Amino acid sequence: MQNADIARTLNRLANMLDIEGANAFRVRAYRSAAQTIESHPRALQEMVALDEPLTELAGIGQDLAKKITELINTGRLTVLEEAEKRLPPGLLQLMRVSQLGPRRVRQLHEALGIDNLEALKKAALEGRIRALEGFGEKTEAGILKEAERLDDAPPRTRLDEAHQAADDLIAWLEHARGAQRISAAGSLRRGRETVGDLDILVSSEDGPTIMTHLMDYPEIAEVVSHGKTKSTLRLHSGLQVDVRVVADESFGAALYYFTGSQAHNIATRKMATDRGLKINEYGIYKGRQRLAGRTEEEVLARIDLAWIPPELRENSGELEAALEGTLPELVTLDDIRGDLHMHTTASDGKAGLEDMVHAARRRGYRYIAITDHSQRLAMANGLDARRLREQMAEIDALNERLKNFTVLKGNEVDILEDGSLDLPDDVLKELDVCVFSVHSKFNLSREQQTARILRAMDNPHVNILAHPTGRIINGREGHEVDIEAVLRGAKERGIFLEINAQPARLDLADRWARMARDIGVMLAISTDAHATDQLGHMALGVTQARRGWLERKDVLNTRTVTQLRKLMRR
Ligand code: DGT
Ligand code: CA
Ligand code: CA
Ligand code: ZN
Repeated sequence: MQNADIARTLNRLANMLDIEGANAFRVRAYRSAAQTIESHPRALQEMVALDEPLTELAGIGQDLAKKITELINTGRLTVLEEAEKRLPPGLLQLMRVSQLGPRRVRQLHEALGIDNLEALKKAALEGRIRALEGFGEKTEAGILKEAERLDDAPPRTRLDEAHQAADDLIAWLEHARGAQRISAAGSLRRGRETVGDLDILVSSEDGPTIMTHLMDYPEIAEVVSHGKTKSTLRLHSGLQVDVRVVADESFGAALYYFTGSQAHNIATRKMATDRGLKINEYGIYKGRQRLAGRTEEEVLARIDLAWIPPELRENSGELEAALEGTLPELVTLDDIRGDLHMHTTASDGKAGLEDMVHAARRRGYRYIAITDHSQRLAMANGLDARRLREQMAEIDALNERLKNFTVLKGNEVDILEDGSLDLPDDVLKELDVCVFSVHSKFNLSREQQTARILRAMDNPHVNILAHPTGRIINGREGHEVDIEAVLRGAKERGIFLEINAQPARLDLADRWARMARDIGVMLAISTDAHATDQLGHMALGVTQARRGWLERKDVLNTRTVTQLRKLMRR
């Protein structure tokens, strides 16, 4: 049982209790514990095995520790099972509809007996929802649209969770006798923001031994199929995994084939055919003669292609670029010199200023920007001008003591409904970096939302638009906004956009990142860390940037602090 599994179960419990109308403190305690656990660097399962107290984690008391231990030891959580007896489980699906929070779900259930997506869709189609207090026709139409979308889309797993699952399984397979090379393939290797299933490739002369070892993997919930060279499993998290074994001389060809994407493969297969060759998961062939297969490079060289980074393999221009020798030199984690968006205990972060600095230094960074929330976000303990100035003074004093490291004074200032900003200009102008973002009024029309953001960009002090679309992966779709217009507006004004590296955000998404590059707007890759270990999300943000074809020069935080200061002065 992984930390993500525990967090998911606790969130499920919190949602159930919330729908039931349980005590708000209790619900919040479960949610906040889930968050802590998800970002905890050590596996709780291991802590329990070693008898280390879970109460050491922030916000986890005796009672919660007992429940988590039960979950880890038995795979079950009695309180959750009891809640599931009291309430239909379909109610949880309803929470995925972005218009619906716990109160509305309860209302729909009590008033109309709606307890699953299907029933929700039906009621919306029949126009029965609009009559409920607080709903109306527009909300009903929105609910219908989302219910249909959720119904069609099979569940996909977030990239960070998929990575964790793949890393653990690969570590297990490394202990199999006769395993030679092991790699993840498929959408995970391409770095897609969500994956349908995991594809794991092993090279070995002895498939059956690898597969027998695989069957003892403790995370398996169900063996879907078990063969000598291919097996399919379902893990406790629900994630499905294809594991394939090939001979080592075919490993490169198989890795290439199973990395995909399918559209990319179809295009290269045609290129091979045009050259009188055949390409498949065993190698590249001329007639029956095998020309290559050990590495991806040697396979691709036979069709005159340079090696293509997996993030680009979507048949969206990478083959032409590889032929012409114009593939981008994609940004890497090593290019990153700092992080420009993070929170401290001054607002809703879990670590203090100095802790964030130490953690950033340990990552080899040269600078960070501290960007706590502004006053409007009272729930997040947002800073007003007075508190922000106090923080700035604290940062000045800290900078005096630091060598080879700079803390930039920043804020994540809220964009108000009319496009004005949540703090007065005279304090914004004292900041080194002004991050600005939408945290309210997600439901404006596309025109209104775009105009609102452009208006905010007219303020002469703002620098980086954070999480520009507001989407939450597997959560809400994000506000409607004309990203192209925002990018062009940013270009004119010398403003930058962000790739927010929170695993549930990854916002801008890959296609918008690529549009930014095409328009010539530099992006900041920022973790929006609310705890020290969340600085590690940078790797996910870099992957997303790579999928957007970004090079080092396209990324703001590959610059030195001196260059940055210049770019922040508009
Ligand atoms: P996913 O799992 O939906 O996130 O996406 P993928 O890309 O991992 O897709 P998956 O798991 O169905 O297959 C892995 C790769 O194997 C895929 O990217 C390309 C290759 N592949 C699978 N089936 C076919 C096929 O019928 N034709 C070709 N050309 N390639 C295939
Ligand atoms: Ca897959
Ligand atoms: Ca697959
Ligand atoms: Zn933030």
